Amino acid sequence: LPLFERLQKRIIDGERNGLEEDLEAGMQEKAPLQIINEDLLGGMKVVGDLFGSGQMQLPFVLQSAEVMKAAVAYLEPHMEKDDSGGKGKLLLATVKGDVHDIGKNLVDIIVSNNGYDVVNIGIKQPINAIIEAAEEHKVDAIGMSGLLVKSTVIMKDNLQEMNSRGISDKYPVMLGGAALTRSFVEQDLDEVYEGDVRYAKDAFEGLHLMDRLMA
Ligand code: B1M
Repeated sequence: LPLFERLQKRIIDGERNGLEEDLEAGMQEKAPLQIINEDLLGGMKVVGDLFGSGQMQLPFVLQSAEVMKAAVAYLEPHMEKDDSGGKGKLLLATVKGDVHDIGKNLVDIIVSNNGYDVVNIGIKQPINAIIEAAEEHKVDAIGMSGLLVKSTVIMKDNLQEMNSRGISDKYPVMLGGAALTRSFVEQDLDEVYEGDVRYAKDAFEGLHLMDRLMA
């Protein structure tokens, strides 16, 4: 197989052997972020489709996710960056009950490589932990990720909790993850949240939202 097809197939097959060599060769032709966007994410999409249609079992999905994470970790130090920080601070968490973190961690990489400080508190984070960390680190915005349909309900509850604690004016919220839609966030959830709530389709839109917020 040609190099970039092989890289994509590595994600689909969860095949790590030789991954670094292929990534190294790939970087001779493309920027690391381009490899992630054009090749690796396509592989994860196939995995999602195979899993969703019952053609792939969970342990194999996990292997694919691990190869994806290893690939991103390998590429990350090679990315162009302005990691000076100081443009603003974003808290990132995957919401309660949800373990998916590849997308959230991509947001972390893109946003922190573009001059922001990111406090990434990980997966399965209840709203209490999110608010505590936001207060402790004095962040400018809160980002929540979730890929399960039930996470969209949790996000709504979280926004309501922030309203009732009287902190919605203080924290603009950015939501992302495959189960969300723009209209759900920017119409339905916008009616719920007393502060500003926005949808980010991908990590770059997350960065643009931060740029707009901090302008
Ligand atoms: Co899960 N899983 N999974 N899974 N998994 C999905 C989400 C699913 C759609 C698969 C499917 O059925 N086709 C399905 C959800 C169905 C639903 O809710 N309706 C599903 C399921 C069912 C499950 C389990 C329940 C399976 C089970 O146990 N029976 C279980 C859930 C466990 C739990 O959370 N409690 C489970 C577990 C897992 C693994 C552990 C095996 C693994 C996760 C590993 C990990 O993340 N560390 C996994 C994976 C890999 C997937 C799929 C295949 C791929 C997800 C992914 O990483 N995509 C996924 C299929 C799919 O999404 N279509 C699936 C790549 C990633 C870069 O995309 O996260 O969407 P994504 O991020 C994007 C944007 O959404 C956005 O930016 C990124 C791109 O730049 N974005 C943000 C994301 N977060 C953002 C936050 C922002 C801004 C942008 O600001 C804050």
